[in-house]
Amino acid sequence: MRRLIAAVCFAIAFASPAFAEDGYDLWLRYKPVEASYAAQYKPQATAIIGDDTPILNSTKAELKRGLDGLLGQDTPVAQAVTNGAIVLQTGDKDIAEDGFRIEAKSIDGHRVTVISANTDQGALYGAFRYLRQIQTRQPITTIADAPKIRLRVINHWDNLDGSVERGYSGTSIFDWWRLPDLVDARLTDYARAEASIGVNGVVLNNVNAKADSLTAPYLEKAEAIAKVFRPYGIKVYLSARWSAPIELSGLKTADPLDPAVQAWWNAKADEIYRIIPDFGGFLVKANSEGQPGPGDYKRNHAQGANMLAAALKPHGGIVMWRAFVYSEHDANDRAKQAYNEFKPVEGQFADNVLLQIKNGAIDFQPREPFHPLFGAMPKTNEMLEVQITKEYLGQGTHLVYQGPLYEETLKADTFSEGKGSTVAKIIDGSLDNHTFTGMAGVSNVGDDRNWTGNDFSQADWYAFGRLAWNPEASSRDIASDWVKMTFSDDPAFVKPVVDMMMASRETAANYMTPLGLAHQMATGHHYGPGPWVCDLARPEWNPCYYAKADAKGIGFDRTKTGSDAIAQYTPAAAKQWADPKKMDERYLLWFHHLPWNFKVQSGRTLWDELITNYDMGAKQVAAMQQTWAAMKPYVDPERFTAVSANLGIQAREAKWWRDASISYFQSKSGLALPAGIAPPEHDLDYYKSLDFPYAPGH
Ligand code: GCW
Repeated sequence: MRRLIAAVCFAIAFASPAFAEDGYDLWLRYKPVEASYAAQYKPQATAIIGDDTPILNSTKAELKRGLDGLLGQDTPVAQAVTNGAIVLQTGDKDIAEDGFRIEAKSIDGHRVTVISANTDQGALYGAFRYLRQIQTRQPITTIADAPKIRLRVINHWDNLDGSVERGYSGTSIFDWWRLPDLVDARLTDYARAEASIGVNGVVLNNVNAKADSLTAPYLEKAEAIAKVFRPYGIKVYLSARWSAPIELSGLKTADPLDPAVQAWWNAKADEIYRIIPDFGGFLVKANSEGQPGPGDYKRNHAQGANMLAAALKPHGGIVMWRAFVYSEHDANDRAKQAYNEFKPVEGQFADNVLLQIKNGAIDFQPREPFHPLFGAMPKTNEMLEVQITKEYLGQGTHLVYQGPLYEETLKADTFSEGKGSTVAKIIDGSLDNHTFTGMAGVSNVGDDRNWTGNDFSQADWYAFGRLAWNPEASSRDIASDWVKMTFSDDPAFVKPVVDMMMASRETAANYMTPLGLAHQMATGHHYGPGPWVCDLARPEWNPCYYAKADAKGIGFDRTKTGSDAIAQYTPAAAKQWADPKKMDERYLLWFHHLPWNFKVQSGRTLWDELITNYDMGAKQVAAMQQTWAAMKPYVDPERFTAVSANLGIQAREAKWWRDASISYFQSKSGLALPAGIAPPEHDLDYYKSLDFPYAPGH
């Protein structure tokens, strides 16, 4: 009998809760706070009061959901003000667009907390901020905040067939086939998540766009999504295919100076706004990677962008024109193309156009110097594009927190108006007096239960939103908030996990592309190493083009003895990378081709340093596994196991990267490995023979 009782007790104690932690709730879990905290917050959260508008209704619902969960109470949504109520007040003209102010006030003799804002949307953001204070166990004091960037936009590279380009977390959350009839409830949770981090725009379809998105049936589908997003202050945008007038209506040309083409886009804009009255505008990838564009008619990017901008303008719409132009007909250093095409049209873009520029000049590599267009076009509205999905950073499995990567770009000094001309100050408009500002992130969301595949990839999404709201924010603080809200606020968990996250991007750069190497990934899917690939038709399709390793040395000379891409930066910015002996060596081989026996700052030869970095990267992942293993007591078993499994994959792949890269570069240098470095497990032919026809996201 005693045994039976013991067994029953055991079963009860270890039974899993009705709803396991599956990551679906993201950072909005609203799990009960400790009793001592609840006692502090409860007197300030006795009721929720606010007007009856679509956005304020979602605001009240979110506050209720949050407070009910966090404080273990049934919070009334009330009409009359009582002590301890939270009151939403809008129409305060002194508060900036989308901003808010949380403060203690007295209304009719009642002590209340007022969340004031000018717009309903500001109140919504204030409510999420109020909840964050509780989620992170901070006091509810006076807090005033407003976004520094106006358009905070997520780009989905989602295709109409449900696949997601560079997506590693399942298929698209947009079920285009069954829309508009079937609107997945999940889209509401998606909108809540985006609003909670301040995102106010979502581009629904891939920049490698199909014209079909612009047809009436697909516009109806987009409107069904817009209906869900609207109460969360989110506008929908579409990627527009340049040649749509030809493909949809049989026009002979898509020349932006042709009146028939202009009339087509004007009529299309009218149609779109009839269906989606608050449509945001277009995102355009033109004349890049085979996409059509104004260049097909010998027109420049400004002529192209301005035609679309003119069509949208009467409706208040905008154009985000991408600077990622990668033409297979340009023999120049690929890193120079965008600057060469855009700098000459500075000052020619319409005022409702933003130029959307990737963080670096090539393509979302583990590390790139900031894009030379930042600061080079002060008369143009420049916005930043980062990748949240991790095409080149371990895709769906590696734990690589990108907050520090985004922060590094934002804090980079372009010196365009002298010292302190950071990318953050360019994109928030403060440097060159722009009010029309933006930041875009390429989504990592799919229909996986936890949205992002890897639980830790949720942090990249979260960090994107927080940095688009405030580009001066610290990625460490953001990680810390995220960890507390997503897992646990126990300091014994928060500190080691945040430290691990903060180091993770450097770790990935070490095992994939140390010392400023870039684009060493396998062809097409970009999964795993492929430094040996050298036989593709265009030189810059090949990893060997970027590393330029031979018997004598390694690196891409972008100084004046080479492509001189460095001259696209201001002299003050360029200076920091000019001398390979003194520069930040994390950019060394991006700018310089150097002999293997070049002495680096550690005193080692370049060869030894390179190999040491690869080796260190792989070891660092093993250390991450140990850190995580010690976190078991603080994490639910589901997510603990999933993260452990992903770290296992990452450790194996980091070693693969290390071994394959060492093997390849050794085949070029012919040098012996430094003392204490274990030789690769297999020979080079083995690594070359690996083939992954089903790697995701391609
Ligand atoms: O990173 C590269 C990707 C392409 C992508 C392109 C772009 C959407 O490999 O998949 O296409 O950039 O940014 O347009």
